[in-house]
Amino acid sequence: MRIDVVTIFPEYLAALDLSLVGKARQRGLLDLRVHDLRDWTTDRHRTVDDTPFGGGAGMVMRPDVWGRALDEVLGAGATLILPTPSGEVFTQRHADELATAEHLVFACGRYEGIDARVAEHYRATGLDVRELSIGDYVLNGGEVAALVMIEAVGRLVPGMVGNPESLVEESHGAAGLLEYPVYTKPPRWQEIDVPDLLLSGHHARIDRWRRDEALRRTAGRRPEMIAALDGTALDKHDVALLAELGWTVSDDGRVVAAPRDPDAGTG
Ligand code: J9N
Repeated sequence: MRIDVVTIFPEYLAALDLSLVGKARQRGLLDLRVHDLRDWTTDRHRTVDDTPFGGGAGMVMRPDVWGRALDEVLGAGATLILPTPSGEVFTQRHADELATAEHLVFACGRYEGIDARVAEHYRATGLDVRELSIGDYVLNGGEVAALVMIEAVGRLVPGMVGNPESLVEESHGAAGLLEYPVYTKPPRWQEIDVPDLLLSGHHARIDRWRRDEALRRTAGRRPEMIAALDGTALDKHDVALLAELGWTVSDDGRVVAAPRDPDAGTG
């Protein structure tokens, strides 16, 4: 896979020399290049931005500078990714899809943004242009968002993960649920014991316990993920546990929050 990153802060991407991404580069699985946007400026001050038409705070990045940079870096069939807090939210689905791409180009802008004609123009050329957000919070620039997406995509590129079993387990783990809690040695630490069952060797009971814990965690932390479950894919033990947690499966297989009992815990 080829990845190009265009930024006014190339040093910010130094982290990509480390870890899995760094190893994949050393092994020739990933051709990653970082470019300084200012190399495509034409004025003495190497200007990349200007004041917004229509007024308002901050500066907007100039389309002409970005256009010269991207015309040189983009090839036919590349996917252009514009990190922006106004984008679609980047999820594992995007990572899985982008991991099959031949060439990704990240255009890292500052918070106030890149002139909107850049995305419009490259879409009109027929390129796949993605405006993506890594979450609902504001960064100063797209560099950290690009790092996040490159790591999420990079670890899916065949040959890049040290232990390929971990990827397999991930993809067919308890689909649509958070992970269960994990433990290792020592069995007692800070007066906290590892749950006895995990030391018992009863594999079927361990699997059931882990699924219960995943369901409990998900219900507590990410109730919208419980509501998105396919109720027809749940076994009777799942349904019973979810009932304890305040969820019911409707006749058409949707999982819905049960009305709270106002007298619960009284009497
Ligand atoms: N999710 C997200 C992306 C961003 C930025 S700021 C400038 C580019 C991208 N902030 N938050």
